[in-house]
This record gives sequence, C-alpha cells and structure tokens, in this order.
Amino acid sequence: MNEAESIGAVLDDLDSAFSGSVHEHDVLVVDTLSDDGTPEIARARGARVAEEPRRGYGIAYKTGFAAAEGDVIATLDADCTYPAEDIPALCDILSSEELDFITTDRFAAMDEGAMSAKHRFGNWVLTKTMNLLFGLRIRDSQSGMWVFRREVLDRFELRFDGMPLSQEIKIEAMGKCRAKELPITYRQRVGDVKLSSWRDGSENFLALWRKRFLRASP
Ligand SMILES: Nc1nc2c(ncn2[C@@H]2O[C@H](COP(=O)(O)OP(=O)(O)OP(=O)(O)O)[C@@H](O)[C@H]2O)c(=O)[nH]1
Ligand SMILES: [Mg+2]
Repeated sequence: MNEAESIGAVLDDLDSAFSGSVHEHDVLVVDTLSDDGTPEIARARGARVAEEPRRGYGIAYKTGFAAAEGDVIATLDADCTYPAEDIPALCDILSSEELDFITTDRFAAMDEGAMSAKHRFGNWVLTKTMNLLFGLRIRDSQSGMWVFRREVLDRFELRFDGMPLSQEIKIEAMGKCRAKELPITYRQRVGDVKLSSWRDGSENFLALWRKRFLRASP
C-alpha cells in the first residue's frame, strides 16, 4: 500500500533471486487503494496485482493467500526491509528439513537504524507475552517474512485482519505443523511506515490475550 518508492526494487530483487534457481515463481502484490502508482509499477514489472480495498495488513494477506496458486508461499513487505535474495534458499530448507512453515528472526542480523528503540521494546514485550501465553520460544513474533506450504493454511484459524495476523500465523504454525524460526538480515525501510506504533502495538498486545482466552472472533 503506497510503496511506489520501493516496490520496483523489491520486485527486481525477487527476479534476481530466482534467476537460475530451480524454483518456478510468481509474484503477487496485494494493493489497498494506493494513490502513488504502486500497482501500476508492479504490473509493469510483470507482477500479478490483487486489489483489496479494505484496510488492514491481515486482510491484505488473507486476500493474497486466496489468490496464491503455488505450492509454497513466501511473504515480505514491499519496503526493501526483508532479504528477497534468501527466499530460494529458504524454500530449499523447507523441503530438505521436511518443514511446513518457516518464520524468520530479524534480530539475528539487523542493520543499524532498521528498527527504532521504541519498536525494539514493543517487539520484546509482544514476543515475551506470546511465548509465555502459548508456551513458545520464538525470538521475533512480528517478522513479516514467512515461507510455507500453501496447504497448511487449511489447518489455520486466522481471526485477525490487522497487524495481529503476523503473530497469529506463527502461533498457529508452531501449534499445528512442523515449523521453525530461522535468522535473516533486516534492513532500513524505504518510504513511509504504514503502522501506528501505539495503536498497532496495543492492538497486538490485546490480540494475544484474546487469542489465548476467548474462543469467539475478535
Ligand atoms: N495492501 C495493504 N498493505 C498494507 C496495509 N498495511 C500495511 N501494508 C503493507 O504491509 C507492509 C508492512 O507495513 P509496514 O508499514 O512496513 O510495517 P512494519 O514492517 O511493521 O514497520 P517498519 O518495520 O517500520 O517498516 C508494508 O509493505 C505495507 O505497505 C494495508 O492495509 N493493505
Ligand atoms: Mg515493513
């Protein structure tokens, strides 16, 4: 959503990552009413664009999952923060280690300035809370880069339509399939941030408690 400054570079990185790789790939961009030309840039570079006018990180992913056709889905932000070049190797690990789901740890190798102290603290609180509530040992509950077999989505109960979908998909994966967290590098963002620290941070915090103790929808 409104990532015209970076979407071209992300798509180019994906193309270079897959050139010469044994994996066939198809790129899907989910757009939410961008007014800066993001979907046009994506289409011009050969990506398929799914239009999702409803606002929300989670709803955008749900729309993308429904439109995806490959055996394996790999996700990343359109802001140049995640290492697109690592995706083919993560696909190899998925098959060689017979995994269903890989989530990634951005804290393993984070560029200076990639995450503010406020966001680091927020991440620490959310990750500790998630681990305590669900008995997990995740290092990065909010990473947006996952590589997984599309078929496992049928097992997941994904209730959240906003940012909490990121932590929720990890909770579902760790509880319901063969899942592992692997280190990645994380870079500074290009363009404006779309989340609101306090609003999304507190929404994520409450979502963890809701998911743990309430059976009904959020
Ligand atoms: N289609 C769509 N994309 C969204 C929406 N909200 C966020 N995004 C995208 O989801 C990705 C994650 O949002 P960011 O603003 O980068 O949030 P973040 O990665 O947690 O924060 P930074 O680390 O500061 O970049 C970005 O590529 C956004 O463009 C939405 O409502 N619809
Ligand atoms: Mg981002």
